[in-house]
Amino acid sequence: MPVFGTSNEAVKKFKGIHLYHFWLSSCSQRVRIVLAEKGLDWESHEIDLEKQEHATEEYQSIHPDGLVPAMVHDGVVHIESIDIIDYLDTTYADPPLRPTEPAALVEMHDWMELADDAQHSLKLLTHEFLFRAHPMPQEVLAEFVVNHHNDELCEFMKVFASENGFPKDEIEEELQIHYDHFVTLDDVLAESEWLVGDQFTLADIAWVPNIHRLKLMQYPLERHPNLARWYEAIKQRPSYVAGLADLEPPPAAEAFRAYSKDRAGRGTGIGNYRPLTA
Ligand SMILES: N[C@@H](CCC(=O)N[C@@H](CS)C(=O)NCC(=O)O)C(=O)O
Repeated sequence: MPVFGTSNEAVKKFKGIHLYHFWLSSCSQRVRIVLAEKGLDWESHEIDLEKQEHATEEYQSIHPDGLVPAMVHDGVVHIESIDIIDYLDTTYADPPLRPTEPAALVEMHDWMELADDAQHSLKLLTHEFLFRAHPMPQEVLAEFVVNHHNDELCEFMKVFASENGFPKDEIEEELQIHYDHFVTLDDVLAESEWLVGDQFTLADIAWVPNIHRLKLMQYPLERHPNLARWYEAIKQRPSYVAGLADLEPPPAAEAFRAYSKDRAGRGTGIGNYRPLTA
């Protein structure tokens, strides 16, 4: 659903690009990186997920699922990060972030779809390996489920806030999914500089926030040397710095690192998991 017919009269009057986003949101990071690649001006509307700002009626009148990001362009609301970055690249063609050759274009869209499919898995791993240090208090959860209309998100939060958290087999399943994706990415990057040949495209931008997120969890990326080389190259791009790294508060990154290292020390870190197919 790339375009949402909002009932919010205020946003319908917006001119230019307005982005509702959160610094840590991988889906927001994708959009910000594309905006930076294109050198576009945009107005920031931060939706602090930690403060449950996505559960307000106001925000849910802008994004029907109460998720970030939502982009408003000249009064029209766009949702779904993959669709937003595709829209930005077709609307602002310079510099192009897509190949011209039809088969390569299909490949790029396949990669983007796969990154989108990995979202649920990334979310669960993030909550388990980064947020579990501070589980959601029951009174915050109770208010959240009353205010937020996204049933799937509310169910997810209930499990996260429960005493036992996510079942071990589910965590392992999601880790395996990520491991398998990383192996696929690594194989392709053994043969080419970027995911679609020698051009940096939306495919690379769709995936880089996921890799960054697992690095925050202290995932041993050296298991996938080509993917590690690709990630280091993207980190040098000004768009990565402006769209992702610069917005990451150093104390939060440090707290994530400390928690992940502590878990690793207790043998329950992300790197302690042994993938079945390794
Ligand atoms: N497929 C959607 C997924 C949007 C989504 O799940 N956003 C996350 C952040 S990346 C969110 O808003 N989560 C709310 C929460 O975790 O409470 C997209 O790509 O835009």
